[in-house]
Amino acid sequence: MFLTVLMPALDEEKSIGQTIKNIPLDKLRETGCDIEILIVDGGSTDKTAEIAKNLGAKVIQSEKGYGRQYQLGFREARGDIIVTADSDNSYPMEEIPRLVKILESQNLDFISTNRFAKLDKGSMRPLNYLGNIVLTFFTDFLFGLNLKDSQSGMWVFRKSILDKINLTSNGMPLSQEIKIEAFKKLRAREVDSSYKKRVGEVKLRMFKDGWENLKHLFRKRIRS
Ligand SMILES: Nc1nc2c(ncn2[C@@H]2O[C@H](COP(=O)(O)OP(=O)(O)OP(=O)(O)O)[C@@H](O)[C@H]2O)c(=O)[nH]1
Ligand SMILES: [Mg+2]
Repeated sequence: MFLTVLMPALDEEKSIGQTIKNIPLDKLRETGCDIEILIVDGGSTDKTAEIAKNLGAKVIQSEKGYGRQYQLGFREARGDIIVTADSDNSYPMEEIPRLVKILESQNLDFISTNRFAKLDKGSMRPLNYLGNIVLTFFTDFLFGLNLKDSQSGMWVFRKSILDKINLTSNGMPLSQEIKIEAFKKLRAREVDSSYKKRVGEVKLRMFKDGWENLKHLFRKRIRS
């Protein structure tokens, strides 16, 4: 099995090193996995790319934009299975082996993680928390889903599904878009997981990104 750990990064020099070091490479290799760490850099002006390369990651440059960076990363990833996360040390890298095992043993196409199952104190600011609840409510309501966390950035999926789903978003809505597509069209499951306080500066523009995500949900519903 070939696994790509794929992360977008924008000026994450304070956190990207620890994030990469937390990937349990030895444990994954013991289970017969080959691993590639792929960072899609959206034009960082700090040492993000240098730090990632020194830790053995492959770094590719992209135009800025969470969705744009992911779409490039999906094309470049060589793994049969792709695991995603932020490069801010907030997602539990130690859970990758367990999540891959669930994907395989339950013969799933796509897993999204539910951070609310074990949210560390202070990991999500109150307004972000509220925004998440509202966006998840509308995601479920408009698309007939039962997600608990529509904005989680940690997914585990087979690369082959990318031919079967339609991704158009260049920005933050990509996170909800990939879930809506996967849960509507494929064998997908949400698995309880955890979330820690990020290291380094927040990149999310809460009101602007929240509003964009909400508009994206209604537009997608009208068009589909
Ligand atoms: N928001 C944002 N993040 C980007 C962009 N390009 C790359 N990223 C990376 O995408 C990830 C998500 O951004 P975050 O600021 O962590 O957003 P978030 O996880 O929703 O918010 P936090 O809970 O504050 O971490 C991080 O690893 C960023 O470095 C971009 O244009 N906007
Ligand atoms: Mg983050």
